[in-house]
Amino acid sequence: MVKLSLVALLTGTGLVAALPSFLTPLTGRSSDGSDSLSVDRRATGGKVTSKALARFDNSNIEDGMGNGTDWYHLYLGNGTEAAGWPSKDKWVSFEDMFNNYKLQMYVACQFLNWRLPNNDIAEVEAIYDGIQMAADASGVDHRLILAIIMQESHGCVRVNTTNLGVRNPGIMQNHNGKAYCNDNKKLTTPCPAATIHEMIREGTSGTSSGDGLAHCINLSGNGDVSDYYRAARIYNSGSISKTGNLESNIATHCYASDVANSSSFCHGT
Ligand SMILES: *[C@@H]1O[C@H](CO)[C@@H](O)[C@H](O)[C@H]1NC(C)=O
Ligand SMILES: *[C@@H]1O[C@H](CO)[C@@H](O)[C@H](O)[C@H]1NC(C)=O
Ligand SMILES: *[C@@H]1O[C@H](CO)[C@@H](O)[C@H](O)[C@H]1NC(C)=O
Ligand SMILES: *[C@@H]1O[C@H](CO)[C@@H](O)[C@H](O)[C@H]1NC(C)=O
Ligand SMILES: CC(=O)N[C@H]1CO[C@H](CO)[C@@H](O)[C@@H]1O
Repeated sequence: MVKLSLVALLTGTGLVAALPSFLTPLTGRSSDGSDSLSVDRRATGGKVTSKALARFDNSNIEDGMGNGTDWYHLYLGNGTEAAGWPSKDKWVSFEDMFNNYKLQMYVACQFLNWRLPNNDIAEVEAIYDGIQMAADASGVDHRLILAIIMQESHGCVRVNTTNLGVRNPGIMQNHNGKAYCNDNKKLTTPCPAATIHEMIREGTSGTSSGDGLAHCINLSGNGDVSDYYRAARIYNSGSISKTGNLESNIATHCYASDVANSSSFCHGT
């Protein structure tokens, strides 16, 4: 497991660009019930079934087009390359993506919720390790997991367990999972590494009451890169709009496109 050095932590990039995004509310998870794809909600240990998409070895962290960019592009449409979404070889590398997000992770809690203690170094290391373990176990590319973490909690391990009909604990705000370090102001500080790993495992491989990212990729079922973008949308809202357009019919329409352009959050279009 990689240790993040203090120097590396302090030289992470993206803070200035990142700060305004804290002013935007977290997406949370919602259900827009009129939509078409319904989600089977009973599985743990989920794995990506498409051979074209499954990636059970995520040890290469220099796996993308370099450093990414803070330039923001809102992708529209159904998530396919035909609709202009990036092919996987255009994704940023995990190493650069993690480094670029690191400073946000260190200040996420204070911005998320006034006075919540920020992540410490061990907690950020546990996020890194948890992503790598969950990725290898599920076949979900580590970059998608990281993007979802940043979307759901900005990486704050003490994000509240929310409940808008479904209980969503932990940094992936997963479906009624067991691991959390904040249950309506009952804080666990520091948040144990094993708990952080479990939060990520539950969000990626599912819980006994809800799907993880692996199931969402399977459910999308196109067998191409659009499954990642569609999975992000399914994970957040439980469905895809009948139009197939990932931006339609949801308050947080930027969600799926953020994963494709992973150095930035939605800046509110
Ligand atoms: C893939 O996801 C589908 C849809 O949720 C699920 O039925 C199936 O069990 C999953 N397969 C594996 C191997 O996890
Ligand atoms: C990545 O880009 C940022 C600016 O966005 C820059 O500060 C940083 O040095 C770059 N890192 C690498 C490894 O090129
Ligand atoms: C997705 O959208 C593109 C461009 O609009 C279209 O050519 C393609 O057929 C659509 N694919 C699916 C699977 O709907
Ligand atoms: C935490 O979430 C619960 C359930 O949604 C909510 O009732 C409570 O107000 C939240 N607490 C804080 C401090 O945000
Ligand atoms: C990090 C990342 O993927 N950035 C991309 C965002 O979208 C623009 C336009 O397609 C690309 O140029 C960036 O590389």
